[in-house]
Amino acid sequence: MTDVRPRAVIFDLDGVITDTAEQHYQGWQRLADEEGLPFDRTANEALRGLSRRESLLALLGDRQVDEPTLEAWMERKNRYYVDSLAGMTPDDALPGAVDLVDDAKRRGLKVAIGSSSKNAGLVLEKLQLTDRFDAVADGHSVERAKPAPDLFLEAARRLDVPPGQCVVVEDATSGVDAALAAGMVAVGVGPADRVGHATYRFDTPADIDLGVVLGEGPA
Ligand code: B16
Ligand code: MG
Repeated sequence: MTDVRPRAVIFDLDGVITDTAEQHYQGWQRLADEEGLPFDRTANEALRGLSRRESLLALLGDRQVDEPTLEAWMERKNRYYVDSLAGMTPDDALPGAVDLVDDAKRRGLKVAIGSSSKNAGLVLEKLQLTDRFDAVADGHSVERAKPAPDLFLEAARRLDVPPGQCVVVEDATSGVDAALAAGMVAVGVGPADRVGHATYRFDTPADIDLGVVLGEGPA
């Protein structure tokens, strides 16, 4: 718990509100297979939360490609990803995720999305959750992606809440790093080897107890 009561919760999108982490993985795997690049689920874990460009650079490792090729490959992976969202419905929210957002609101907290994705608006529309949030900061909002603190600082600015009074819910190592760098309370979702450095850690969104994070009882 912080000294000052938090006034806002900033939710990561992919891996917290919905499991598009799997669709991102499928898109990268298809591109990697087509281009003969070594890649698998384990390598994909390191890409969680990274921007599209940083993800491709990490996937490439030592392999050098020119800028037009980079752009073309990012565009192709994005096409695969966006196509895979076609059948997405509100049922694709992760169990407990929407209840968690509503619990935060019941407790009088503002709520925002802080996602590295340039497709966050589209995903929120598909989930019919756009209107539930007071602000959205996404891959279009800042230059420096997670693990830089910029995205979460921008979400806090849009909410008009000081960073020190924001809680971030994140599934990625880079996202927890970004939240801590922003001076925020970090709630990690997932295994300890991925988000164990967060202020609090829960296995899934459904396990998150905001009462524990805020040092309060049920709303
Ligand atoms: P896009 P998050 C991140 O979203 C994903 O975790 C990451 O896998 C993806 O590369 C990144 O968005 C960029 O997404 O290609 O759609 O712009 O977890 O920050 O909500
Ligand atoms: Mg995520």
